[in-house]
Amino acid sequence: MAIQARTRKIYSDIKALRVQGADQVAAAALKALEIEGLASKARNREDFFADLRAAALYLKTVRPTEPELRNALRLVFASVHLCSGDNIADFKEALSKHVGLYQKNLSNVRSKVAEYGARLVPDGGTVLVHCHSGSVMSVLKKAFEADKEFKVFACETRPLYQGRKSARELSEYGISTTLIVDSASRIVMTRFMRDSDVVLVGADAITSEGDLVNKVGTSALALTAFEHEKRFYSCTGVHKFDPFTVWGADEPIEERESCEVALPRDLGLKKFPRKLSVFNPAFDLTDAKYVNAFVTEFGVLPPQSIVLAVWRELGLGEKQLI
Ligand code: RUB
Repeated sequence: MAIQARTRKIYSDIKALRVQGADQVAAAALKALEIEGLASKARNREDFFADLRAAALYLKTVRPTEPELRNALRLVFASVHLCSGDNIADFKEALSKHVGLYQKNLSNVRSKVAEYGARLVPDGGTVLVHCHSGSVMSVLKKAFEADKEFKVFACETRPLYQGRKSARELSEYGISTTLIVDSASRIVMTRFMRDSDVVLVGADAITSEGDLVNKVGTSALALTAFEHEKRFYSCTGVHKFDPFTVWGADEPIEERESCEVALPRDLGLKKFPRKLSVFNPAFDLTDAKYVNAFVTEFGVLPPQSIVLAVWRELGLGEKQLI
């Protein structure tokens, strides 16, 4: 089945980070899965699920380091597949229903994470954030609504400056925010942060060992926080957990185009010399020992207990994965 123009647009918006943040990426991809399913011309069960599967496999490639994207596609596909019979209209109705349910659940998870995370925001203190995580934004907004007074330092987050989006969103909300270059985070911790202050980041992936994968620069921030004895939290629903890591798979780290870092003209050149290359990883891995806890919908959990929380919730087995 040919991919619909609206789906291609969603795909390119995600690829270009016009849609960013793991939750938004998953939600947009599910919308695209729905578009594809509803547009299917299949006349029997087998062809309908072949179309839906092809769409899911296409969409999961858009950002390699997003288990939530893969989990969401897998969950909705599996839920629709449970429908018995051969009535295509029923499958389409179930598809829209399960996409809607996923979105609703996402928003419930967000508000739980916001509620628990807001309690960790130090009244009268300082919070350091990195990149743009919708989960972290909702934690800080919730703390602000609870009349906590605090200041935020936002790392600009090179190369694509998602930290500017955070700085703008928070300051427009009324939260006192200072934008810094990424390399200023250490001096900020030394000079402006007290023992009770915290670093809050989001999550793109959580591995079975409790390691955190998030925007590149997160691991350096975690080490600096460790050095300065600041608590370091990742705010996230457990749907960022990558089940494949249980069976030994590495979480892939997306590498993006060199032009995001620099164009030849930024270096006063027409083209890069043969001996000059650019490395542009979108994410990095923070060892569990530097993460105080994950702030999840089930509460503030130490990294080692995430896998148990997920297993209890989803009851996953290897055979169920696509
Ligand atoms: C965004 C990023 C965010 C997580 C979590 O990276 O690293 O911290 O995705 O976001 P990018 P959320 O800009 O490359 O997508 O809490 O919104 O799911």
